[in-house]
Amino acid sequence: MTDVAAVKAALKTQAIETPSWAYGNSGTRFKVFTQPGVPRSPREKLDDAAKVHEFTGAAPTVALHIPWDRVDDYAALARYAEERGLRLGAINSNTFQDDDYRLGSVCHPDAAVRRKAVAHLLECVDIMDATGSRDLKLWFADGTNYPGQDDIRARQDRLAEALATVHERLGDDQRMLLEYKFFEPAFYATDVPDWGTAYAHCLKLGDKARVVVDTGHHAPGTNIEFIVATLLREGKLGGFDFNSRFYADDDLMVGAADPFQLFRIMYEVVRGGGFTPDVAFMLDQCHNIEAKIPAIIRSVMNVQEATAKALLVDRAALASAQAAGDVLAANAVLMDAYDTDVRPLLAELREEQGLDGDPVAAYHRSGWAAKTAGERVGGAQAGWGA
Ligand code: LRH
Ligand code: MN
Ligand code: MN
Repeated sequence: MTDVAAVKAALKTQAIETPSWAYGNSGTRFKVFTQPGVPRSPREKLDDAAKVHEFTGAAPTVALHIPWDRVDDYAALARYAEERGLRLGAINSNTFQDDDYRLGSVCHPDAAVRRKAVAHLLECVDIMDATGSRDLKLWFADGTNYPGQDDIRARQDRLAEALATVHERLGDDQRMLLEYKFFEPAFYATDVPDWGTAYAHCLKLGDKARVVVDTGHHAPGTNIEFIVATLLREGKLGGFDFNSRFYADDDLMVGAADPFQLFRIMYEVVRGGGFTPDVAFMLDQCHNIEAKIPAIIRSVMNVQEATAKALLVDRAALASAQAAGDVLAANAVLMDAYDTDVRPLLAELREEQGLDGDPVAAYHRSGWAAKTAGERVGGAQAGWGA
């Protein structure tokens, strides 16, 4: 038997970070579809994020991406967020959109380009100081397209050197989260292609370096929950970039393509003691054809639903079935939790918090979409696409 009150209490502590870029116009390399009412500035992105938090009560922080969210005064931006009941979350660096980075950034063969990339990463830490952000999220587009193009080992050495410089600069309460991705934009060899490479670097760097698991960054069929279990066991799981994929790095709404996978991941988080603020639950998504704010609300709800199911797993029953070697009983315990309709429990929980049980409906009733469509002309692009 699981204690439903304890499950609810745990769910009330869950915070899901939304990414500033999810609020802007986005698309593929074929077309960016613009939408009415899309934010024109980082402040307007925060206004939208405040709506997601207002209706879910579960999205109190917003990740920034530099330079997409470049402002003159980051402390002022942090105050603006606070006035709306938000805090600024992870700072995401960008070492992939300058011409200089054609052959890479921190792994580039030219030391001058590497210095430029490291200077950007250090600037991101300065921004964290101003915003009060804990995490620096690093994703490198570095890699090679052709065998022989560059020395794979030398590139690892350059990466290690850059990461060490950044790690050294971090304050006592700051962390760096290293993201891996198995391909794209490089197609022959990616410099941080998998959790093992990210883990090896983080292990050498020290305690402030952790691995971040972007759920869209794996080959089809990869057992992501195994990676999660392993990283948690080693104390090296920094957090998640949640999204879902049918093919590759699709950045679709988390829990849309494979809610069962999301449940399995969340179960390993709960099982491994990762349901703490040490593990950041972040979204890394873009909403190309669907309305953005309701899609982000939906995504937050999808994470909550998967978490609720993971918390509902009868772990005592599971452990005894496992100890008895009862394969079918053990599987049934897990499936019982997954098959539970947790929507009434979550609606009840929201009502206990003074929220509407149905955040998407409440958002639609709020009139925010019509208001912003009338007021905002010429919404900003998220940073992706043509
Ligand atoms: C590229 C990527 C990565 C980063 C984000 C900013 O793959 O999606 O996941 O976190 O851009
Ligand atoms: Mn990501
Ligand atoms: Mn990605």
